[in-house]
Amino acid sequence: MVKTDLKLKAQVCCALVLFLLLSLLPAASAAGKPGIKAPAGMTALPLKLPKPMFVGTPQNIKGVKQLEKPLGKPRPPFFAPKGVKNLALGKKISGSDEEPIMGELKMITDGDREAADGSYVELGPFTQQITIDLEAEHDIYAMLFWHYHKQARVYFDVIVQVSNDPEFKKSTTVYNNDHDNSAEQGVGKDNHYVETSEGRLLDTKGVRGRYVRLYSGGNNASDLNHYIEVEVYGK
Ligand SMILES: [Ca+2]
Ligand SMILES: [Ca+2]
Repeated sequence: MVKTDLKLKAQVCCALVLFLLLSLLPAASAAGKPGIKAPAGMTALPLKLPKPMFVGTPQNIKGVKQLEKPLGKPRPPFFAPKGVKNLALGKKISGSDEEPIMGELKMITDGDREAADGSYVELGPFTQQITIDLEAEHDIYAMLFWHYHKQARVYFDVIVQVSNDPEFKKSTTVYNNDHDNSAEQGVGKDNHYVETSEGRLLDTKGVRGRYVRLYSGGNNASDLNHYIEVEVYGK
């Protein structure tokens, strides 16, 4: 009698565990995989990622405060209103260093996202900015950019602003990890992060503007600044 009871209990237990697992599975896979349903009127950004140049968690970054932990898995899809596209592609760029050490500013919007030599622009040391002219005011839902991803690096004073004024006298800051205001754009609270082939994706929540400005102030390996590509998704 006792034996049968135990067996029955074990069976019920197994069924319960199985039921729980099955009910959890769809939620778990939906969170991180493409193919999950977009909300009405929205679509996943059709991001094209470059070849990764390193894998795993980088160990060579030390002493960087407020450094974001890598996700450890591919980034989930980003949903934006249908019709959104990369408005920055082929657009004109100006900046604080118009004669880069390596490459040309126009390479930042040429659609090449690869990490190899010849695909990145090297700007001078310390605080530098680049400004992209989208040629008209747009609703901007996301930005994706790569400073460098040939090796794991952290860039400092990453500040991203959107404005309708080419002088940026009035602007909206959508990212700022300059915690000590050394770039003099205000103290930021956003995280430091490690550059990877996935790039940095910002949710810009439909901010309106014509010009996009990105600051940086060197990186953990040198005082120099780099860009591979900047994409601005809007309509
Ligand atoms: Ca490029
Ligand atoms: Ca700083």
